[in-house]
Amino acid sequence: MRSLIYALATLVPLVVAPAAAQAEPVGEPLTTLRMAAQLRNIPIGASVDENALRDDADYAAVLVREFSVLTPENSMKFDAVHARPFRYSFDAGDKVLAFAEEHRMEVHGHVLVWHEQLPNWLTKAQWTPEKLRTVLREHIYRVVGHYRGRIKAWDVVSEAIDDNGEMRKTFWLEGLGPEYVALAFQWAHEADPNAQLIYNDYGAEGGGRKSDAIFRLMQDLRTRGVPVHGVGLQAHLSVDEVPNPQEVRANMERLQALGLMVYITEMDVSLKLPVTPTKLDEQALVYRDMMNTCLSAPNCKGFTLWGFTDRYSWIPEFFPGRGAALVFDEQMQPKPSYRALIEVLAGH
Ligand code: 9MR
Repeated sequence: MRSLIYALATLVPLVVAPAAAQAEPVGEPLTTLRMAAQLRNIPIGASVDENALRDDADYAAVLVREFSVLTPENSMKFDAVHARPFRYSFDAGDKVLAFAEEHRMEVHGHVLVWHEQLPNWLTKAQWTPEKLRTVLREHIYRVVGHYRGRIKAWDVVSEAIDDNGEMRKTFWLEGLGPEYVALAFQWAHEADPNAQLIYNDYGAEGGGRKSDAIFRLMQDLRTRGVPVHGVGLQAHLSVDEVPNPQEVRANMERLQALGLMVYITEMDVSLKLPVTPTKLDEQALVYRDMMNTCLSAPNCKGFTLWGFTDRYSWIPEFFPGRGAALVFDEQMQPKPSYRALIEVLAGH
């Protein structure tokens, strides 16, 4: 760690060390992702596993040091806050928000309308379209209302488009028809007129059928005056399949032409285990390119990782044999991808 810190200190003289520290170096970082990102005016975020936040002191310390935005990984999802009809529980989400506020961080709300992590009372019942509309409207009003004024940006709808560019066949589409997307944005806006409202999806960072379909959906919503303000590019990437940075940049530009912000909302870059130095260097390039692209796009307003340490990540469970997708390793040591992000932020 120390050698990294001093390498960074020579490379990135962002913070002037006091004379005493120069005379006798100590182990405090002279720059961090959070400091470097602040100088570039780009919020830098990580998703938060609320159990790790409670139980792992290293985890909390690195979060505070390195990030300025937190996305609750699971604690604001439908099944977490609304596990029973008409009963809401905001305890877990409130804890993340309190932690963030204590450390002068923002919270990115995640997620109001998604097809996963829905409770059985909702998905196993028979609903008329009218009744289901009432349920979803009340859910959005209650959740956004609870955090009104304290959460400035919400993922309102996630993953409504499938990999072929069609509307994804979900519980929401079946119950409400395609209009559920516009309705969700309208209700979220009514619940907090100042919140930035985001459509969030994966596999649509660059060009292609899915990204084109999302663009058309956004175009339609904007033309109709539906209050959508940004697109979240999740950026769940793999070292073996990387989007072309020029295409990502072009996608950001066409969304800007619709008056939309873009956010990198869930970035990780998985690799096939075992880890090797070469794979870590390849991974660092993917992070570097994405940060560079975001910094070069005037409408790219945030850069969030899905986790930050390989100690806690969804990848090994969902893709056995893959992992090591984040910028700190399991020992909480920075990886080449961490250094790459700092270098890009410092203009190197
Ligand atoms: O990281 C989340 C994991 O802990 C959950 O088990 C999983 C449930 O499907 O959701 C993961 O987060 C997802 C996010 O909410 C939406 N985009 C894809 C993310 C990775 O699956």
